[in-house]
Amino acid sequence: MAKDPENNARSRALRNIRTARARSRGDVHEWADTIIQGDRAALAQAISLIESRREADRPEVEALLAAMPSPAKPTRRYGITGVPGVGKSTWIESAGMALLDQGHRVAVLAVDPSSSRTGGSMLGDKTRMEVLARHPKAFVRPSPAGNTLGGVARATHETLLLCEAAGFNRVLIETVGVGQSETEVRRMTDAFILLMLPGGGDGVQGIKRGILEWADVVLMNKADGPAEQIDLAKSSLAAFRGALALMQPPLDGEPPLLGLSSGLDSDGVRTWMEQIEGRMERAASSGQLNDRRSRQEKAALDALLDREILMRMKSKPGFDQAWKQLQSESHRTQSAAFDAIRRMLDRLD
Ligand SMILES: Nc1nc2c(ncn2[C@@H]2O[C@H](COP(=O)(O)OP(=O)(O)O)[C@@H](O)[C@H]2O)c(=O)[nH]1
Ligand SMILES: [Mg+2]
Repeated sequence: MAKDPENNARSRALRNIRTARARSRGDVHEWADTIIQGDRAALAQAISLIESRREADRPEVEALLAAMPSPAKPTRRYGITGVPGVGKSTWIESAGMALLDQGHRVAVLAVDPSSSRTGGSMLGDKTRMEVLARHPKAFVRPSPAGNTLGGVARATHETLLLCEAAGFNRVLIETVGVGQSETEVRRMTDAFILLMLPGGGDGVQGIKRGILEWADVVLMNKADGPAEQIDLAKSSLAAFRGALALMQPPLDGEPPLLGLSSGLDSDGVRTWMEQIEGRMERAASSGQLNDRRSRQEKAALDALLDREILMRMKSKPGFDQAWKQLQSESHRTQSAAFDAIRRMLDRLD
């Protein structure tokens, strides 16, 4: 039977009502159930709650996450990084389609700290991933607005777990290649893919940052179009390879996969994805993947602990008042400011 849009809208509406009822009854198990059955609206609602800044939303989030089952199939978590414009979203769309063709379910999350300022740069990305975003077995989620409780890392990690529990056994996380967010995404993924611009000069930067310790795959992207562009990509890659050869190989696992790529060439990206998946298979049998997952869990625990300590301190009776008082005073020197904060926290204890 052909798809009946009205019927679809109707069943969507019914599921929405079911989720809303489940929530109002505080029945997180039923809510979890609708998510597992593939209700995207329920999943999106849960992610919004994860991203909430309200402390009052926490108990519901924690109960929902606790009600979700462990993933039925083995999962893989991939981080994709590189400067804005290098082609991450385009590459992810091709990689996502390749994974879907292999029978996986694919979730794409984005961590872009700039998007809270620009009002959501992922809007552009979403239209670029439009094939993936429309696919029934894929789920594309824009960046959390900055400033979520306990930071973007906590929200992204919980969203990752939720997507896996909802049956997405491949999760791709796009992150801009700068600073804190990149480090945080690295700590929650099994393999990290760096896209570079030919002639961009970021090869040297990458080497400075100890690339071998964290990049599993390094691709000179946009190796397509006119012959000069392809030649430039080849020479950039050769320079990069030469520089890498002078460095110590990584202590655990294989040295990074290195090569040319184009997000516009879906067969090329498919081949890269096959190689990456093959590498993950080997990491799974050697126990290396297990080690990585344990490290991911420790990092996540760390972030949760920080959040909990922060919240406990800030929710102590008298905190708000003491804080306002402290802000209204003048602290002439930095050391006076340190002292004032310490005294305030001591008084609250
Ligand atoms: N020639 C070429 N252009 C690309 C490629 N990948 C992306 N682009 C273009 O580069 C621009 C930025 O791509 P996007 O995927 O949004 O980059 P992101 O900011 O890293 O996510 C867009 O105009 C794309 O169409 C590629 O492999 N080759
Ligand atoms: Mg992008």
